[in-house]
Amino acid sequence: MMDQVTEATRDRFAALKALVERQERPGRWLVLTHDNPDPDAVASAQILARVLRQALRQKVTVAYGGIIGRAENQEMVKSLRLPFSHIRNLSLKRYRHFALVDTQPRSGNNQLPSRTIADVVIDHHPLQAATQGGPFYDIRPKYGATATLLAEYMLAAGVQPTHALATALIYAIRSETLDFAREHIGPDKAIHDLFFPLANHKLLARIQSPRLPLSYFGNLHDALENLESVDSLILSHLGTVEQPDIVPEIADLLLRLEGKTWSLVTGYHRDRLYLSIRTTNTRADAGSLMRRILGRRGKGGGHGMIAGGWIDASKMTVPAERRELQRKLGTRLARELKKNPERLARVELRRQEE
Ligand SMILES: [Mn+2]
Repeated sequence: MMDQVTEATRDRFAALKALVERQERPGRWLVLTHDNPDPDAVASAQILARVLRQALRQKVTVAYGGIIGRAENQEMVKSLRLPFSHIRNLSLKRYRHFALVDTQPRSGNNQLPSRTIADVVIDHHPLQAATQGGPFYDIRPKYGATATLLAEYMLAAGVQPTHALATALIYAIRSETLDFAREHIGPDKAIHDLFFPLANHKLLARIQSPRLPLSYFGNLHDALENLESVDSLILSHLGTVEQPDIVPEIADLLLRLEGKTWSLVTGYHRDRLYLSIRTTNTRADAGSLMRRILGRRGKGGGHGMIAGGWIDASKMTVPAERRELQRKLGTRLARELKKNPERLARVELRRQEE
């Protein structure tokens, strides 16, 4: 199994081991994912925790902020019995060391306090300036999933995965790469194939097609009623959603509409407007497009073909004002894609009766 580990990972694991071993004041670790964790974040955090515990003899808690939104992700945590605490139930004073996975310091999508230095950051999003101030980081945008990178650490550490972890890893890689359709898959396929025999296939199937709450169908209904399009761009603005992950989920779905190569979905949850951009264009840079659209009002980023972000809407209480913000963002994206925003028009799902 060791030959699946790249030299880079072997070196980085040795550096991580050295960092842990030279700790002057050992203490508990808190491994944090990004808020509203997706399968890649969940699997990455669980694998890092196992490496820290098994290979480096550390005490570790794994936590997240926001909510575990998608039914698939809830099923993943539940049926694989993954220990995963909400940060609001923890006292940060109890932790001496902090690790971030699938996210980076000050990216606006995790609960690491802004003055706390992360001891360890492992991610596949583009390197952020704040990350470089920490003692250990491993940022590899060539990886389709952060969990793939963590699986390499596990191999380098000589730690065996549990069946639950192998199952989590397989689901993370598949969902993050859309079954290898999205992004350059890099080493993801090799790790997927190596760990696939160890996964629990019955649980994997259950995670992939979970029961769905009625609210899911309600949001989907709203999205389909509010479709707008210009050329190859399709978009939809949702009102208030029960959980923010429905926004990227619908953006993925809309991208499957024939003739469309870009999708944008927005929706309000609590004090924020969430946005997701998707494209089928393999040479696109959706992440920087997202940052241009958000300007200084929001936070966001992504990879080549997917991007997410949010804007603080706590001061926007009037519904008309909230809708106007959504409309503006749609216009801005159309313009960035060199499409005439004045030609953005409603999409009717049924042909008009004669
Ligand atoms: Mn990821």
